Amino acid sequence: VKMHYKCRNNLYPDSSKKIERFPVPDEKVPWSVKWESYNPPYFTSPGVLGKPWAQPEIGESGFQVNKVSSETETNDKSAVGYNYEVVDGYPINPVGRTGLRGRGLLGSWGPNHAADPIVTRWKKQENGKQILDEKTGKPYLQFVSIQRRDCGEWAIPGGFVDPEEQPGQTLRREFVEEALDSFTGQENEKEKIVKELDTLFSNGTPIYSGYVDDRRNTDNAWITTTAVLFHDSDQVFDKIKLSAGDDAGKVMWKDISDELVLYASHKAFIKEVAVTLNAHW
Ligand code: RP5
Ligand code: MG
Ligand code: MG
Repeated sequence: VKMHYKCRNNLYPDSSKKIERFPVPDEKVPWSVKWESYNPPYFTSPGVLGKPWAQPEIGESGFQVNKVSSETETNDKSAVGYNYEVVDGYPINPVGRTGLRGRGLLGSWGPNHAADPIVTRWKKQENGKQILDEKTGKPYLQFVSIQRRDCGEWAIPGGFVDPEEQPGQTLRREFVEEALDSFTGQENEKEKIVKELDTLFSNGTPIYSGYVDDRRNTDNAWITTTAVLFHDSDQVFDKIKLSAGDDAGKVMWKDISDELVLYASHKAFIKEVAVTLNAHW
């Protein structure tokens, strides 16, 4: 992700206050382009200030530059999003201007680390045969998609890396919370499912690591993610029922193709998955 669009939405997504971004045209996104009159408003959501999971405002006592454990584990530190400049104490968005200063809805200054588990399976007919696309001749792949409660958009069931957590743990935890409703209603089968998930999540293929074009990003805070593919080749999901939980309103297996409309940069990750597994796109 080298350019951002979704974080230049005019109205910042916080229901507590009506915050408008300073309009930034494409050509003025790069900081290298001089723009004397650029004067974005400053906003950090009241829902973030003073929260135990969030950093204090810059200059307040106790402030420390973000160094969560995931930062040390990222295999591709050179990826966009992890390296950034700090000006007058404020981290600067490495992709460019967003029309808003402060942290908005984000808890950390600079990168806010997330993880996105992409769970896939081949689309099958009732007789178990794969379904091929007529034009491309390639098999249809499906992935577990959730509908976000905050904006109604369909997305990968991802979430932020907790302090003390490694992204590998976040991938599985978020999947269970959002797509399996933390095992609610699966009590009898729970142990079996846990074992099957252990196997599935022990063998991932890295898809993307770096900056996400998320609507919550600001000039001083942004989301980075580690997206990993877990392909269900053992068909364990023939037996596991999906169930939406936490910040997911709905969950379903979605067919993968260029027609998908997804949250943030998720479509780009899914395209990479289709290429990796040589599936229809
Ligand atoms: C996206 O926001 C990331 O790719 C990840 O899917 C998600 C994390 O935020 P929450 O789902 O916790 O709101 O940018
Ligand atoms: Mg979550
Ligand atoms: Mg989430």
